Amino acid sequence: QNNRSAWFEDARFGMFIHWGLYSAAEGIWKGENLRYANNYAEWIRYRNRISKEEYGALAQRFVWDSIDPEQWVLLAKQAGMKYIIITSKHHDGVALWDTQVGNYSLPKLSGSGRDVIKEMADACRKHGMKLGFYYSHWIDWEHPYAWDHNQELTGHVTDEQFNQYWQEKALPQLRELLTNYGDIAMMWFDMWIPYQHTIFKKEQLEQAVALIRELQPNCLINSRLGLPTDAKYVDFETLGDNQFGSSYKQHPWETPGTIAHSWGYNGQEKEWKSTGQLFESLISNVALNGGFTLNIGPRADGTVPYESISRLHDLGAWLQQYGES
Ligand code: JFZ
Repeated sequence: QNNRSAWFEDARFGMFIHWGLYSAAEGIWKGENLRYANNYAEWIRYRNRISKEEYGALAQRFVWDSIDPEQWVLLAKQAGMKYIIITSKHHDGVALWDTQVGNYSLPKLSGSGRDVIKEMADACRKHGMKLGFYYSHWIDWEHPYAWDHNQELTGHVTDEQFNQYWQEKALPQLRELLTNYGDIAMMWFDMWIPYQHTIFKKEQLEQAVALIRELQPNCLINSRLGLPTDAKYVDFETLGDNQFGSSYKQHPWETPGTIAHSWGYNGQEKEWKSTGQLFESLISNVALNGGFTLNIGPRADGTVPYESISRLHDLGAWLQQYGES
């Protein structure tokens, strides 16, 4: 461990926010859902083989008058959470911020000119909340040379092509995120197998680490970057989704979990976890020296489903009474 991660080891409880164009699809496409095995609402573009253009048009469904990231920050605060991780770019490849790398961003596609990442950064600073960015570095269904899981959308991608995606999109976007939004508490990458089994070369992932260490020396990096869990590269371990610790670990770790089944908003969500289940996840992780990052999926109008709000309020009330601060 190093000093960098001391706050994280105390934090224990944070908020994950999955929000993007998929939120506007609400888990259903032209009356059809669950076409393929993966039924996460945020995978809808892949699942329903939606074209880049048609998917981009979902940006028109955002209701900007009611979108207010400060409300998400206040909700996290009330729940006793100490950090927020938001999907700056999920697998769909859409940047939530006003990126200069390409045109596939929420501000440009919606014509709103609103940079929600900037608004989040401001609101977090105002309320003393740590801010981290989820960035899908491996899967990106927008760039023709990125990884699309089964290579069904893009076809075969060579090492050279993948490197082109890495150099012209991923690294420049990471640079923007680490330059334009003040202090970033962590970068949360999402690849669930070690890099040796992927298209990545070790050097490419090391370039990301070097960039982060150069631009934001205090920024934490999670283990889903894909490099070995070595203090040189990785500041905390991310376990499998909704998996809980089974043994005490000395190094910092967390489990990402959803309140529901999908991470992104699904209008037909049926699997809400009970407040009791969520408590158990939090407490069992903390008891094993870990943390819990609990996800909400706001709608395209910025509102958070009542099921999530009520559970977060219950957790917050309990922590207020029995927690350590
Ligand atoms: C990934 C994403 O595909 C998903 O949309 C969401 O963002 C989630 C937080 O992360 O899904 C995963 C990643 C890792 C595992 C399972 C689903 N895993 O390690 O078991």
